[in-house]
Amino acid sequence: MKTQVGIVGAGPAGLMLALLLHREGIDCVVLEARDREYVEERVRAGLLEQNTVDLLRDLGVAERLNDEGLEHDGIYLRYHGDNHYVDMAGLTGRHITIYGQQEVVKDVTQALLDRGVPVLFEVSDVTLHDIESDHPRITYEHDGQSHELTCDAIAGCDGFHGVSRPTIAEHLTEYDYVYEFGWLGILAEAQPATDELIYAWHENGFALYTMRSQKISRLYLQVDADDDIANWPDDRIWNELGTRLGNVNEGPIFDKGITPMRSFVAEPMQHGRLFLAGDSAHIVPPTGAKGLNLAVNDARLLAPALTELSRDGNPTRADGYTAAALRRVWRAQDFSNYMTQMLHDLGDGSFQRRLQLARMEYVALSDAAARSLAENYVGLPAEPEF
Ligand code: FAS
Ligand code: PHB
Repeated sequence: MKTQVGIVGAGPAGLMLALLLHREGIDCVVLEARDREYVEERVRAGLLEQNTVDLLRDLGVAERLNDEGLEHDGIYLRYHGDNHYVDMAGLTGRHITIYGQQEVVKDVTQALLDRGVPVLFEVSDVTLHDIESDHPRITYEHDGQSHELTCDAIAGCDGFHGVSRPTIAEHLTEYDYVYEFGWLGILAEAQPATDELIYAWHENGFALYTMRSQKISRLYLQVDADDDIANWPDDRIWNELGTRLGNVNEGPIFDKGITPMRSFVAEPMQHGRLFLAGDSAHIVPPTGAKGLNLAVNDARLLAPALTELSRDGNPTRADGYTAAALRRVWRAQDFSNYMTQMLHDLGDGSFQRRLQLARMEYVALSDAAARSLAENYVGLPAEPEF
């Protein structure tokens, strides 16, 4: 087969890129290893920046988001048993929206199929070829048959464990930092006991109170990176959440797991006609809620670059893709690390713990500090080169 852009991976990066390219009249094919149900049920992020919401609305796929998304004005920073409000809408005029990543994946996948864009699930043995030529190829197995897709460009949107980044590993510089702790996350049928998110600093470690709806709570606990979920029966989880967050509404837990945390960037985000987007090129700790939003931002920058490259043969914007994407990637890396360093027990003693409290107290009393946190959290405005 022949297409203009071959996209590997049907996560937020690959799906948003396909939708943006379709709007430009660029042919593309999305190749996904897992089945549709798995991809649409996979529990991950849940917080959308203003830019991401604006783009979904602009692409005409925000009907459910507008109905079911929870628009928030701010967050609470909690320490010593008190919640301190950061009024992000007041400080920046911009909002965040709580809407599950899997809901975004469902909405965009359906829109692509409705618009006739091929999204192939359950492909295997994806292998990339001739990426230094003007017509790279993707070979893969699907429905028991071998296939070859010739493209003008390939977008590697296959996450951290995909095939794309390893294909160009020798041309990349990798920055990697692994934290010694992870997040135990739960989903519970319980009405959230808070109207907006609570980020809690506690002697026992970090905790986060978030949600998916007025009936579904999402809560996270800092645990050791090598801890086993078997060590955390439901009552122990609720006890510890109550200790760190204060008032918590309990209910049946229907999903729980431990996610490791790292900060990772691969540079450049392209080699030849292979372009990386999303987790295939960068990972942030979830404390800043940037993972999903960075994946969407990469797609927003990559779509016009690949359009001009494939339609007009003009490589200028494609050659500038890495520089443009990395500006926001490193902004998000810095902010996500700042939130992680300020809120988690880093195990480096009482002096550092006392410094963390001083930082949180500064955000609580200084508009300048609060505005800096707020503008990073809601996401700095989208620009053509940023
Ligand atoms: P994705 O990983 O979402 O998608 C890549 C796709 O490529 C997958 O569907 C995969 O099946 C497919 N693929 C992989 N290899 C392939 C191959 N060889 N061939 C074909 N397809 C292939 N962020 C937050 O902000 N908050 C959170 O709470 C949060 N929780 C997370 C929990 C977990 C367990 C993980 C892993 C991430 C979490 N994140 C969170 C970050 C998350 O939101 C990611 O940033 C986001 O999914 C990135 O989107 P993509 O780059 O599209 O990658
Ligand atoms: C979530 O709702 O899953 C969520 C929200 C904010 C974060 C991380 C995760 O910082």
